[in-house]
Amino acid sequence: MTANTDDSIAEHEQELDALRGERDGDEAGEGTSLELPRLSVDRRDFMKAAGALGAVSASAGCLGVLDGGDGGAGGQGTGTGGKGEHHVGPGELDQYYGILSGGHSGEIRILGIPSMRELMRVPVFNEESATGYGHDNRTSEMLANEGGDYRWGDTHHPRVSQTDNDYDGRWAFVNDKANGRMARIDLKYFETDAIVDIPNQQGTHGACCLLPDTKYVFGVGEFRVPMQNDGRDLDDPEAYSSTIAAIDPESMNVEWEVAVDGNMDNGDGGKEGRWFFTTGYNSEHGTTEAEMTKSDRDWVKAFDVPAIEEAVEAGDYEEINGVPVVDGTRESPLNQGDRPIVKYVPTPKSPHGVSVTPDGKYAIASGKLDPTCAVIDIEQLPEVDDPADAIVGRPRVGMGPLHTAYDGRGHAYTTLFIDSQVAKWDIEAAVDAEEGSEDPIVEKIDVHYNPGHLIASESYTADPAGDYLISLNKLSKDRFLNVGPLKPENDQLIYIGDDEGGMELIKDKPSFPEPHDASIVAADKIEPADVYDPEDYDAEYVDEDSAEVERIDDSTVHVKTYVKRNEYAFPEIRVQEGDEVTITATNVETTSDIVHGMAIPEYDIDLALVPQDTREVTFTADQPGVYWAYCSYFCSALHLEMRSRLIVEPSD
Ligand code: CUK
Ligand code: CUA
Repeated sequence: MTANTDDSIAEHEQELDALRGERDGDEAGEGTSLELPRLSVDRRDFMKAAGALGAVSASAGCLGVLDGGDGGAGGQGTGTGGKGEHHVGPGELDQYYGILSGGHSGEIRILGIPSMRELMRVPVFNEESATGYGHDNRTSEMLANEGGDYRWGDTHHPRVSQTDNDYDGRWAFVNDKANGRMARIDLKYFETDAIVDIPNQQGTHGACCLLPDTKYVFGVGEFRVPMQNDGRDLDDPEAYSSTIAAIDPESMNVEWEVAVDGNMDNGDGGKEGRWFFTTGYNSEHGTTEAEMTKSDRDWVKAFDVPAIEEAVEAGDYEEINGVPVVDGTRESPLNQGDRPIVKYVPTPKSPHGVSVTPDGKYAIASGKLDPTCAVIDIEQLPEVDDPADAIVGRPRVGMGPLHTAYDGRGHAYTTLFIDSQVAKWDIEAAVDAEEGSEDPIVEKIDVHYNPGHLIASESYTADPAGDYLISLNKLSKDRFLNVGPLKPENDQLIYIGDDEGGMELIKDKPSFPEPHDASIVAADKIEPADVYDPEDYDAEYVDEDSAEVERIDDSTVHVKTYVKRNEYAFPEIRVQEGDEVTITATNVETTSDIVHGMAIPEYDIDLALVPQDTREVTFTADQPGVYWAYCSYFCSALHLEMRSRLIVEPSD
């Protein structure tokens, strides 16, 4: 970071400390008056009024020290509501699914919006014991084989598949920044059903679909490495590369990659199937921070997808680790003619987020170390000789711009990491204004604190809903009860549906580390199943008729059991010490929400079975003794009695 950036962070910290001091002094009973942008009141009067009304909408955009964010509906963001019309009462359903990444927890979280209630967690790159993910044969083999056998991942960018530029509810995709992977989540079951370990990528960061119809899912490789990373070129960073990978969403096969200059960061696809954009840093090809930030220019790279496909067709690639890799560096012959496969659009220092406007006209890259956003005119891209000429707007949005979302009414919303604000600005006004002008800024709202991504409802489609926006704030500091040195992060819900009234902060939601990005999808565009469909998997369905304990040979036993309230097929299962035992278990319940588990202490067995699901687990019975299999989901009044006894007889 530049000295300049460090200074503004220090200044920001001082301001926060001063605010905290003011608040703490007040709590000690000094009755300090707080100056709020829209009202100035004595804190005790304010609290009284707030308590009586139960809603504090006038404090939107305020310093935030008074507002628990829940409008009196339940304390620190853990209740069911929002404010007033945004309140979702007990038993009421939300308008939207929020699909949030869980960062290095490796999972995806499903929120209801606007309540911000966390509805479910979907394990992706992590093993998870409540759902048995990574504990049964099917999922543990997926993690070990296609998944590359890592124990964790770092999910950043969940993107939902689209047809005709609108959510089709089939899949969500998410990257693994840690181990260079992409995963697919089947939205029928909200379950991870495929993972690909992307060759030639260390750190798959950006993730995005090529629209309008999700032809590819792109994984944007961040770290530059030798393309044959086997000990050669260790000390020759010029020979390193980063790539984007085009993944077929059905097969999850990597179809091709393009190697480029510089590190890449985030990515987003145009709406018409031609362009894919990535931000990046380190045009210098350095390996230290100082080297990486020397130049004051980096690039937005615009990938011309049909031109790349032509090159692949024509055999213009090198196959590296099983993948056709097309040379997209600046020196590549494929970038010299009339139709370069990658256009390098120079932008100020290290742009971070990039997103295409709903109308498909512009790609907007956020400056990160520069206080502006670059508005790139997509139609002009093929026309201009100098790609820099495609930049048609450079509004000065504030310090530390990271990501930009849209409301479909011509506004962009950009997070300002250093200023701890969200800036709302007018896109066409930015195109008309002078470079570096603040005139296009419509409004700013304080968030708490240091936002990374923000996401508006259906912002990644051609037709955003324009009502809600979530600011995913990295720091919560004083916003929640202290739980020790590791503070929750703070996901704040902001209402953006009223251009005249302005942005309104509705709710704080504490989050476990650490959400990066989200997709917000109208509830009726996803149709999850209520129970499993046995047609959807290969495992044998076991019912009353087919349940058996079958000895296959001297050392192999296959236990096939149904599972239902309140029994397993066998009260007792006998095997010999040293046997390899496979248990196939089917939950034969057809009633929604009746889940059973099958846990066997000491053998590390943990199956979770939703209705009509079958899971298998294989283990070696190497410890003689008595082991109670028990049900881990509280399924009925006789749940505790739901047992089976595994008896392992000593071998001699
Ligand atoms: S990145 Cu985390 S704040 Cu991975 Cu999209 Cu910008
Ligand atoms: Cu079955 Cu508890």
